Amino acid sequence: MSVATNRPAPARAAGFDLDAYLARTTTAVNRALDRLLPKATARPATIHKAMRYSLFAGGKRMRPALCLAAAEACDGSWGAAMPLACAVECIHTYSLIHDDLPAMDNDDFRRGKPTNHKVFGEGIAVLAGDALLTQAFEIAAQCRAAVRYPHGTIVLEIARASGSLQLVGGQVADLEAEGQTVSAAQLRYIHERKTSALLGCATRLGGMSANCTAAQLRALTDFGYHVGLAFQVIDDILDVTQTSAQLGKTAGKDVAVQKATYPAIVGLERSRKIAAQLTDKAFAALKPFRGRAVALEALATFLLQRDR
Ligand code: GRG
Repeated sequence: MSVATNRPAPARAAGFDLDAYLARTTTAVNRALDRLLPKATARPATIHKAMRYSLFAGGKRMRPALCLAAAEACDGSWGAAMPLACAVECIHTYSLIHDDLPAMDNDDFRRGKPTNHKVFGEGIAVLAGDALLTQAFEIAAQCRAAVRYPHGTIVLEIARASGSLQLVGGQVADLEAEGQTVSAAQLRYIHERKTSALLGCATRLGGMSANCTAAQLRALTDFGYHVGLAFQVIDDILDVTQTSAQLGKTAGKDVAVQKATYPAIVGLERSRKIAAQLTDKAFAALKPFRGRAVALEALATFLLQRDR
């Protein structure tokens, strides 16, 4: 049973060995990232060490796993999806490095280690984030494009999810909401952009790498959107219920800086219900796959029940 909810896994996902699946996706993603990034010794070595420090600091690799699982659901291959899975992880890691900076959340601890700016200094941390964002586009631009989704479509997808209307916009709204009274609708606006946009992008890119149909892409969009929202609600819950050691980052930070969160607005119990309802909607979105999206189902269950 999970820390955040008391819900059992759905029947199909329950028979799926997610631990083994995540071990395989994580190993494959780490190998690909190592291959796709400049070596730590490439000049100037400091920036490449800093990029690799945060990228290989022990993240859960959930976005790449969602991308690979979405490709599988559309009968695609890990090989075709892998560059896009890596591109999304580079963007995610950049956002964490920048989010931890003193000018943003000012955190000392991330993925169980000192934050990038604590190790390399603020200037290099800003540049490591910039370089990872740029690296994502370099990787995506070299992927094997599918017939329905040329490189322009892939690059547009990543740019839109990361830009001022989504990821960056969500961060701006989040910063501006600190210490303010925020409605549930405003909070959803923030979560949609700050978190759901990139998870949705990961699932959509997985589908695109498999040359998915328009109907499959709609289903993956719907799934990613709801899983992404549930992910952030659970993240809000864990910030209150877990310790820093369990999370690998500073716990209790949201309350300390009066951040708008679901537990702050509707309380823990209601937040758990909302996360479960969002996950149910994510499961419902997978209906068109008629049982062939088992890995996505298992991942949605895991994300709802995770404890870090
Ligand atoms: C552009 C500066 C800038 C920031 C972008 C996304 C973002 C805005 C900031 C990151 C901070 C944050 C809390 C985002 C919400 C998404 C989230 C819950 C991230 C943590 O994801 P996990 O749990 O992390 O998957 P790991 O370390 O496991 O990869």
